[in-house]
Amino acid sequence: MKTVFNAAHAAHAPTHEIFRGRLVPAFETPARAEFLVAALQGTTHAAASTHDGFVVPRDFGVAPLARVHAGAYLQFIQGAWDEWAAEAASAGNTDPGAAFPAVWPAPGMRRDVVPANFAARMGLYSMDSGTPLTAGSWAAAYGGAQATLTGLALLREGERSAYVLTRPPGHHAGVDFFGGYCFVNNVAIAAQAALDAGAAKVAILDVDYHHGNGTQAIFYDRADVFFASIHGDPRTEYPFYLGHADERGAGAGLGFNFNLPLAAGSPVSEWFAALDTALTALRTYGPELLIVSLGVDTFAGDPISHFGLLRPHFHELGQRLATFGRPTLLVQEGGYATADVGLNVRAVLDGFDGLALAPD
Ligand code: OKP
Ligand code: ZN
Repeated sequence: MKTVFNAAHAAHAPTHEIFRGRLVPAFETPARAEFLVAALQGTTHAAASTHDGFVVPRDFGVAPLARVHAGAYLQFIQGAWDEWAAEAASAGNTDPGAAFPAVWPAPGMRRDVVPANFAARMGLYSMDSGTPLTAGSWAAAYGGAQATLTGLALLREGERSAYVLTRPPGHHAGVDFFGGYCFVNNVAIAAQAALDAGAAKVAILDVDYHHGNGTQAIFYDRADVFFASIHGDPRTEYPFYLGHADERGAGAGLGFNFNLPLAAGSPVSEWFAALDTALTALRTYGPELLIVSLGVDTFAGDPISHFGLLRPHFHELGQRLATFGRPTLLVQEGGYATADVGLNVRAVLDGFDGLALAPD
């Protein structure tokens, strides 16, 4: 299948994140995308006529992002690094590290008055301190949304499937907040764009280890997008505060949200049983389009996750997604066993395309 490559990913190059009271090497790094490029180059998934076989993203502008995200949030994220750098410079630091939020409006505090203070706005527009905001965060995230919209355009033009090679991920980003390494919600933007182009029903299947809280929340009260997710139980796993089985949607959206949380350490057989359950529900829904939040942090070797999928399981995942039989947009989310991310994704794409599992 064709791969759309967000080359702007490299602009977002966090070096560190906060973990257990210390700055540790960042998990979500440009190297992830470099391994993806290396694994797909020279394969049938990199057979387009430009950019080493990868499709170059078109530019659809900011309007499709604003169909999902609040304007004030997009403006903040766009200008946040410059504000941070200017503030640091006025304090005599001309080479600041990444910006991290450190203060949030707890329930009962005001969200309706946007603070002038930069740190206060970082908290207003974020969900965690685990997401470094760097000089290139906006450029990379914007490029990711454009790459995803380009993948959607390929489907409209007759492709059966497309893969979007991008980072940072997107599924934790909500209407007006960043977090979980995510700044803009690529799959939500694509789903909304598909509806705006005339689709009546879109399915999003999130197979990343972490619940896609942003995607769920964006479509929670709507029937035109069915969100199904298989993920580590939020009682113990990030993002903790959403992703439980009793979240079935609200109002017109009741019945169109389906969470399949599994205990950390669950066997692979349970994961595939959940996949079948999710696909059955999505088939009943009858969408014109399937969008997959393709995290491969379900891999046994992932450093921050606790499922046990191996290379052949990713191949099997691709096969099962293909049998769904709808135009399918696969969008990269997590996967932090950096050297294995590319091969795991290649296994999914090969499985989808009916190709044999390639040797490592
Ligand atoms: C993003 B995606 C590990 C902390 C984990 C957040 C994880 C975000 C995962 N030191 N922090 O869903 O893969
Ligand atoms: Zn994840």
